Amino acid sequence: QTEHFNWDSYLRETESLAAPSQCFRQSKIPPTNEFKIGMKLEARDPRNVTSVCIATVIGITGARLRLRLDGSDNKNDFWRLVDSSDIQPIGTCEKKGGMLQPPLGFQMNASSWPMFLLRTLNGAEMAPATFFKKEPPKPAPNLLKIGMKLEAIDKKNPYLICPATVGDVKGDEVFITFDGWRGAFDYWCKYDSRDIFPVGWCGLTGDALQPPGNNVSITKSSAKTQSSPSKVTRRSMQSPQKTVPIPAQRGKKPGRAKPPGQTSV
Ligand code: MLY
Repeated sequence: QTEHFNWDSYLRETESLAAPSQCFRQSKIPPTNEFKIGMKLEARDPRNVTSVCIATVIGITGARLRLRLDGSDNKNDFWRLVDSSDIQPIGTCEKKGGMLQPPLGFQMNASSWPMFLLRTLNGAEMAPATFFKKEPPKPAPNLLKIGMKLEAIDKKNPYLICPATVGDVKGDEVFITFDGWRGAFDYWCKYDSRDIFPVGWCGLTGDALQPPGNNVSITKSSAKTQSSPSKVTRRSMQSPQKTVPIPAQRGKKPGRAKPPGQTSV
């Protein structure tokens, strides 16, 4: 929750800089989220990206929608921004000459898809076209630099947006590290990924920004981005190769050493 975490003081404490908003493929003013729970739309199947499927909005969080594909189970929900190119109004696929597909893992016999489609759309509340916002353009070059702070989706827990640091940059790819967490959640992505946001994004959208974790790890020698190899460093400043992965845990936080000045939540 934002009450527990303040970017201004955090940037001061960590003597770090926020990545400027021009670095991101996000609109400077986040798009308004007008969707309502229960509305239906067309969405690209995240597990089978050539398929366009019917999805239902089952949650609203900031500028994002929690979506579930009709005919799928409740274990494969995904989140999309209201200005994502992965979503569109019902009817768009057909207008373009395409066919709506059953989701990967369609729970019924494939032959029952046409009837399922008719039934799921019958009497459904369809999200109006005006609710879908235009995807912002890609920023021209990759302007992200090692050490810059940002907000990033935890891909292993995609409902979470967390304080993060650019750990490395290679061409158009950036390595996202999660502040106060060991390497297990880190990932490489393109600089124009829709999963990364400028500092302050959650504050603007009303999405809940996670507090940083409170793990520290000992930086091992030969860490290439580390100048003083023996000192205890916040995980976020470490080189990716030198982190000790921890298994993802559910329901409880892993045991951890607390750095001075860090409050646990
Ligand atoms: N309960 C999970 C959540 C981890 C989230 C880590 N993110 C925020 C980087 C766990 O403790 O593993």
